[in-house]
Amino acid sequence: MESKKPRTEIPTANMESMKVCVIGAGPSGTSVLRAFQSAQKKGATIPEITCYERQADLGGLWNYTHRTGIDEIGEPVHCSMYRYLWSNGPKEALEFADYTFEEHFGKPIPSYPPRPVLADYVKGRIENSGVRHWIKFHHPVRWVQYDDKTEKFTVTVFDADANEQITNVFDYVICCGGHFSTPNVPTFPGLETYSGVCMHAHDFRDAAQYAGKNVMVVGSSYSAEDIGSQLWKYGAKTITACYRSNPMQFTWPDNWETKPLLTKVDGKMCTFKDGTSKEIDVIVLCTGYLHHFPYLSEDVRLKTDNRMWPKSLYMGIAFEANPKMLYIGMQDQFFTFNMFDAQAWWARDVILGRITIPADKATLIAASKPWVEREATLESDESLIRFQGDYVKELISLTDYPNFDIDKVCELFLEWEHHKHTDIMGYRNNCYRSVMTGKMSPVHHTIWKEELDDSMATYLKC
Ligand code: FAD
Ligand code: NA7
Repeated sequence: MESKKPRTEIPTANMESMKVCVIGAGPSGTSVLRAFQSAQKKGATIPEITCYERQADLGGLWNYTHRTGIDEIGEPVHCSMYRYLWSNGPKEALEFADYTFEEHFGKPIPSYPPRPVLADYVKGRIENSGVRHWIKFHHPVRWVQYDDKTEKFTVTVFDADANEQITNVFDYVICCGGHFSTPNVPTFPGLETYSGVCMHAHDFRDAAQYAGKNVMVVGSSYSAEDIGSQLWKYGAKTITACYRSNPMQFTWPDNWETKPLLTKVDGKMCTFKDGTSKEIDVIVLCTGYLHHFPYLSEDVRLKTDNRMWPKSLYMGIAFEANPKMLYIGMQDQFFTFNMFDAQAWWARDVILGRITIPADKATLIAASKPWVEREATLESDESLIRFQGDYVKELISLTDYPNFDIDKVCELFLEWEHHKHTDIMGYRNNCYRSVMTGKMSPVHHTIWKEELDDSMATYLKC
């Protein structure tokens, strides 16, 4: 075990009157709830925690809905996931160190679970922790304002079921609202009169609807790769992937074609930067997402693009201009669930007074400098993975989050990358060893391209 920081906790009396607002009950928000519950279980006095979640259930993006556009309470639909989505990385790389897959499912399970299985895992930890009652569902946060005089936040929330706007005051706000939900939607000349179907990845739901069609994905990152692969699996006639900067470096099936960026649309005819054209029935804009927090006042609102070291966050978490405003999960992500845990434990310890944030802004900014400089040098996937691994390692060394072999997780990611480059439509058939339990995962009963049923019942029949 690495050495942990000495503790000087905030006196119990002060802690009891302290209030913490958590925005969002996705994987990041639930990591925060678990972090506080874990401290409480070990005897610490914790503040009053209120988690506002605009959806009807916890799980964040992992909650699937058929809806697009506006949800049942008039809020923007949060879900960017689609039917048949399977984990795009090995579950062994995201496993919680304090709640293993084996503990949740009662047996080892294969390495690339479909969405419902991962949703169940995230939800299960919270149900078993007994802190679901800290979450107020159907409560979209409408406005967060910090008052310099009182040094507190006023949070305005809409209680959709009661049809009432409410306001509460908090000492800390932890934003866990996610950043893969507000689509970045470019346009292209002629798209207004396109006679096919055009949507952003955020609104893509069911690949089977496009069987027999000529489909195009715009973009060359995870969404383009995975939505294109889904479309291929569920019978699209052809897939065309067009890119802005670099093409995806995989060996694609025969009916998959790569083009430079779309320049013009005329009817269904799409023309690309190299002058070639192709008739396309369906365009999916896999062009990423915006960090979009319209409910946060300017002085506490994070403004960043999707990157490994988001701008203006001390330790990637505390807002430099006001460190009582904390953010979890704002990074571009290789590490996910266990990184959110590492961040949540750190944020919790700041609030419990176990970790002290330097008082002056210059020191906070200086602390990020080595990370910012290193980020600028990152080119290979390996360097990105190791960067994030080192970040998680540093966080974990500062709290009592259970230590785990992060270098091994980095090796796992490298193996995953290798498997993708060997066989992009077959990488999900591989198995990996859990860093937490030491056990090898079993082989799934059906290979990914032939498994059309993504239900939990079918997946767990191993
Ligand atoms: P989210 O999951 O987005 O949760 C944020 C929560 O905040 C939501 O519940 C939302 O309703 C709530 N919220 C937002 N605004 C408000 C508000 N104003 N008031 C109240 N509540 C609010 N990661 C992996 O590890 N493996 C994968 O295979 C994988 N696949 C992905 C596929 C897609 C298509 C996408 C988009 C992402 C994928 N990810 C994957 C990454 C994903 O970001 C994380 O797994 C994880 O969901 C992030 O958790 P989060 O809690 O930070 O954000
Ligand atoms: P990413 O990883 O942010 O990638 C966005 C992609 O969209 C990337 O290839 C961009 O090209 C491309 N892009 C962005 N704007 C444009 C415009 N205007 N024109 C053309 N192409 C553009 O988002 P993803 O949705 O793929 O992945 C997000 C998460 O979802 C991820 O964590 C996964 O787990 C699932 P660039 O390379 O910058 O030129």
